Amino acid sequence: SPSSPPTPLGRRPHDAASNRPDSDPMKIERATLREIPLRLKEFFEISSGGSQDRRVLLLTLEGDGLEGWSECVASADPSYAYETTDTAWHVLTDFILPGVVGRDFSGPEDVLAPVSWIRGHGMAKAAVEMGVWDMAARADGVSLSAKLGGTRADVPVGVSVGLKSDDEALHEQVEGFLQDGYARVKIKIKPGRDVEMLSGLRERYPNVDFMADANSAYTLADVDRLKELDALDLMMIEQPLRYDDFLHHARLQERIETAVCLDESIKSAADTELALELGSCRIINIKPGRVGGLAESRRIHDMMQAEGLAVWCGGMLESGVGRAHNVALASLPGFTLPGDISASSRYWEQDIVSPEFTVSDGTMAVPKGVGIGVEVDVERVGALTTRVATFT
Ligand code: OSB
Ligand code: MG
Repeated sequence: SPSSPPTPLGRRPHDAASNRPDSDPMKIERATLREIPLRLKEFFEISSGGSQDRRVLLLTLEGDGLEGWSECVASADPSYAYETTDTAWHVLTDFILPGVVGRDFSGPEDVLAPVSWIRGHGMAKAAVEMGVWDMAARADGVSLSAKLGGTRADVPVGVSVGLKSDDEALHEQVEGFLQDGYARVKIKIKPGRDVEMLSGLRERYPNVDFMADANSAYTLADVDRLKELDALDLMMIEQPLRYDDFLHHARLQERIETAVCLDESIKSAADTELALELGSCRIINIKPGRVGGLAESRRIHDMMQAEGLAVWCGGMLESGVGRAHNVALASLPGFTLPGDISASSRYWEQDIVSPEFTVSDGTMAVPKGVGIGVEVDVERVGALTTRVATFT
């Protein structure tokens, strides 16, 4: 059973929250990459694109009698990031997995060392790194949350609402999510669906924690428009400007009161350093897939915490496997703002893990079981699989 593997003899127990790599060597003896189609309950539209039919990549790692599960968060098309399901499949199967399977490494922090020559492709790399975190947590007999240094038993969660063509449809959906108890509501915006739309929501819900996400729909020339958001008491505006911009976000942050949060722009701890130096944002949305894994996520968390700045965990419409990793990450102490980590039922008719993730009173419980702490429905995953690649 994936949730209760035997602890191999000869492994010494050590501090579960340690930042140091494990001292006992690990090895991936077998890696299985699968693609499964999963249909969202409804089309999810953002300013840069949208999707309903997700092409989910699941990775299963096996070694030392242990298993590790992870999900690659690349989307089907390159509208959010340059990586896609197909580039991730290509880079994982042609370069990353052949480079790491069968080699000794000391833990999640150095499993990717043999493929450090590969430039970019952080989502593909993160899939391997995150699977190894699950393996390493299981090796220690602890939850992934504990292994990462998590301190919270449940995490505050919000919900991300896609673009809607009219306010009526938007209000109806927001009302439903508020009934579900989400701790904050993120509203996707774009030119033409911004200030008036958000004013309408603010009028109807004076006390709800709202934020906006533009997915790069604006330029610095829109500063006057964006400044109008200051009157709406938003928690933040996420990625208003270009996906790869730092300088103009800094200029914008100087001119508006609403906190700028970066998503697309931040792909590493080095990007975080640049953003902090320039003042490009006051908040970062950390998605482990986007930044190349959980170790890099934790480094960004630590850097922001040292500056007294908040982070939160974003989402990429993950299945329960990716969600489990996100919840574990969000249990770290600096993740003080509600994440885009919504209930399984917000996305899917049926998730591929049990128990499914649920929300109550604006929080989600962090799984306490060993590793990712949820059981993957391997039979259903097998039945859904459209392609598979195995490395030994
Ligand atoms: O910008 O945060 C984003 C989904 C896909 C791509 C980009 C984004 C999103 C979301 C949804 O906002 C977050 C989620 O519920 O997983
Ligand atoms: Mg975003």
